Amino acid sequence: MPISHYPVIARAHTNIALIKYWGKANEKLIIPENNSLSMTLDNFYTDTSVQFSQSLTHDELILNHQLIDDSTRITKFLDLVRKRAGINFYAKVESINHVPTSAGMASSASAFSALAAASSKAAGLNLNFKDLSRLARRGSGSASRSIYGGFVEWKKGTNDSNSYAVSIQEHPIMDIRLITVILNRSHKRISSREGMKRSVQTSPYYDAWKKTTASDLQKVKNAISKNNFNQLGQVAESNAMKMHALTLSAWPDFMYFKPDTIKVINKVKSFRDNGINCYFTMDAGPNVIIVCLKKDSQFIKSNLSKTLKSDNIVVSGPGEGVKFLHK
Ligand code: 2P0
Repeated sequence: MPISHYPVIARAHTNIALIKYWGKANEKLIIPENNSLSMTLDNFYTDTSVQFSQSLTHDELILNHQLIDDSTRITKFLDLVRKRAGINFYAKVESINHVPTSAGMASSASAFSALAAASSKAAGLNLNFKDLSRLARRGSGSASRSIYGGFVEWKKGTNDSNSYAVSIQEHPIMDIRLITVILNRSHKRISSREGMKRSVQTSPYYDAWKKTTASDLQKVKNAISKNNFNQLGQVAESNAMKMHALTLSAWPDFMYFKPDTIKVINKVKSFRDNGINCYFTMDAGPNVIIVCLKKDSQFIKSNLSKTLKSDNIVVSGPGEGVKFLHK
């Protein structure tokens, strides 16, 4: 295919890992230490438009309608696409993050997934899902999973060719909902990239993490195929806490929990004590993601709304994989 003479637009949704990716075996190629498993969310997504053009003198990035001065990470990513397509034109990239509130949610998964799809097509490449996942991975590991909808597994592999995500169940049978409880929107924290590196290098528990995660993954896949919500929730909660134990046991130690994080965790446990089946997971930040069934999601949201702004409590169902949009 020749390069596109009009902007190519792609939409990708973000995902939340139930079995976490936390550590790289190869930092340059972003090959993870363990397989991970996520659910793509319907409520959070990124739309990205890309056009390569002979008339540009550098890559231009416009994010949420604002011109970004430092687009080094995007340029590095586009270099991979240019190399593969055999072109040397720069690109104009326009990206909009659709999140219900202004900030606070990690968007690199949806961002690099949308960028992989839009830029490869704009450069004249016609990549299949496997190759799109491999390409998205080079931007951000978790982006490899956002190529697909529903439940997705990222197979760690050993090299650039065999590390990519696959669909586990595109349209989940389980009536699962993930409730994102947004507690803090500040960006002053240790990035996932730095945090996982420090955990691999210094946590004495890192080997135990790899072992236990392999068995957690099997249990979650089993729970998905048997539509066993409680098993899925229990293993996801335990896996998230084991990931956070790596941050506490690293040196210098660090912690993504804030006081409000603990309050929400305790709230989830008290819901459970009162017979509501719900669990929690957390990423590299203070927000809590509650794992529950659709039938309980409105009760949980309205109960939390007594003490938190309801704008900051977002119920998501399974979302779809990456797709192209036409103006
Ligand atoms: C995950 N996280 O599986 C884990 C759990 C955060 C906590 O993937 O360095 O932005 O770009 O590959 O993908 C966030 O890390 O890291 C992440 P890079 P990424 O969702």
